[in-house]
Amino acid sequence: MKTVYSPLHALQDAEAEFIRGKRVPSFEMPRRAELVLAQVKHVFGDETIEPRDFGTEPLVKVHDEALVAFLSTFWDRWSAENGPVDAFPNAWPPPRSHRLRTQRIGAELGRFCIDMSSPIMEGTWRAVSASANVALTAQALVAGGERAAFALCRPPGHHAGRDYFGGYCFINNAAVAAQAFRDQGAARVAVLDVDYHHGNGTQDIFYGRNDILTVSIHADPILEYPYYTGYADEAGEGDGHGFNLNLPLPWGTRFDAYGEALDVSLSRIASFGAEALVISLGVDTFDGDPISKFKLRNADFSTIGRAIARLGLPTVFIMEGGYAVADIGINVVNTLSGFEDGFAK
Ligand code: SP5
Ligand code: ZN
Repeated sequence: MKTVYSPLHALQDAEAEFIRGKRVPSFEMPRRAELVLAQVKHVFGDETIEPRDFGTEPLVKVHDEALVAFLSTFWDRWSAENGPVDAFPNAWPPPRSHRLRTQRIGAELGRFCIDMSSPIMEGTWRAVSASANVALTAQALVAGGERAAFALCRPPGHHAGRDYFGGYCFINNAAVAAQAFRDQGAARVAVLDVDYHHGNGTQDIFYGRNDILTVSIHADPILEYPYYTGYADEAGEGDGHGFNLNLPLPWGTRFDAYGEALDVSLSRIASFGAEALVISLGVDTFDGDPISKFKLRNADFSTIGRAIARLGLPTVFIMEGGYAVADIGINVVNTLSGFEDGFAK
């Protein structure tokens, strides 16, 4: 499988995030992408593809222009005022606030950023826009006739909503790729999110639409980030009712139960009549993941890839989470290889 990769991801290199009141080293680090790349090269060969630059037009089709403008201009304003220090919000607009715009850059930050795991630094926008370009370049390969492609995106994207960012995510790469398939003429596109965490951003972006089906298998948000969304009764609204499917699973889930949820997801995608598929590929469902509590094994990821291939759809894999760095490459490439095995049959 062809892989699209940009070294610019390393410009997002957060020193810290905040978990349960503690400042801890960020789990989302450049090494993640480097180890995935090493395993990709080991299994698929040395050649990777550099992204083309698609500009901001495809981004503002799924995000508010205000978010894109904020992310692309924030650092200059922030660093002029505060110096070169990673930016975390320290205030958020309370519900029912009347005025979201103020004169202070820190207040603007709280308006767009939902948590304290996603600092903005000098290189953030360059890394984030490269990540979106990686997704769009992989989508273009598939639109051009490849049966599948792997977008080795970093930073990840599935927690970024229409007008907000967080959860290590800034621009929703999977949503950008799905929208690109629509704009190029696919009538129906499905996004299947297998990251351990609910794909709240992707759900948010497509919640009112029936042309892009969103399905997410994830840890029950009653116990896990992103906490406020991801419940089974969130089915979409208006025209989109029936076109969002959430499959929350309990802590400790092993492949027996996970595989059943995967079968439900794939049946729904098949009955929807998707013409193209985007996979939000998080491998933080792995047994050894340091922030997660599912129990998938290395070989289970091959099974997931083979199962996805049964749909027989043009497929773009978009890298999302996965923090067990020693195994991240194996789990990602097992999924991709499993897909290729399945597709060959
Ligand atoms: C893309 C992605 O996977 N984002 C995940 C963001 C999760 N951020 C919140 C992490 C909360 C971790 N709580 C468990 C503590 C483990 N000691
Ligand atoms: Zn995750």
